[in-house]
Amino acid sequence: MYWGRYGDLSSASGCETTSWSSSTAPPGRANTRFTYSPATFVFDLTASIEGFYDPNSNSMISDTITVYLRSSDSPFPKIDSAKTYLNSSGQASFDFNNISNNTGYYIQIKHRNGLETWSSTVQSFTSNRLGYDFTDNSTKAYGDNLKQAGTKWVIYTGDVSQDGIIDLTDVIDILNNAAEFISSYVSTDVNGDNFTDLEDVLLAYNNSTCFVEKSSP
Ligand SMILES: [Ca+2]
Ligand SMILES: [Ca+2]
Repeated sequence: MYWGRYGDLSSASGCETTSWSSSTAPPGRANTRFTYSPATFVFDLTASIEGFYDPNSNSMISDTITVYLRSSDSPFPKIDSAKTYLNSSGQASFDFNNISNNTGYYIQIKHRNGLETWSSTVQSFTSNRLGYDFTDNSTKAYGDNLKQAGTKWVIYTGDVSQDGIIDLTDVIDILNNAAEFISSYVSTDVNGDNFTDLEDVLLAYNNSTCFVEKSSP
């Protein structure tokens, strides 16, 4: 959907004052000049990442997260994506430009070592705005695929390889970096303290023993 304004090319002053909102130029206006700018849609996300979240302080280490909006129809192609920081309260606002109001989209979340997580149902923007909270109930995620942490629900961590399953491959990747005392922003840092060590190994190991894997439509 585009918002714009059109006018006659013969007019030195430019545009008429008529505004329009359409995916195409208004009928009969093929020979006119128009400008447009994509409308911005704002998505307000609430989510927490297991290893990064501390239930005692009810806060998390801020980190980047990517949201994909996906079609409601199989095979659920990606329609738009945005990446930003999730703050210490687990909140972030994402801007999208290539979507429409009143259209259902699955919300898919990706994080450097978080398990890929989808909304349980499709969600629609109204008046260019949508909010969704993954922390207040396990049913918010497709397949109830969230882990309880205190009174909240968090996204599983430890999928270092980002293949949708937390298993020994991930644990070994973390072990290898831990053996080399890697201290930087890497996917094997499962608790966000910039060190890869045994704490990270344990987080992934515990999930691997429970055969944690992604759940999606
Ligand atoms: Ca994996
Ligand atoms: Ca760490």
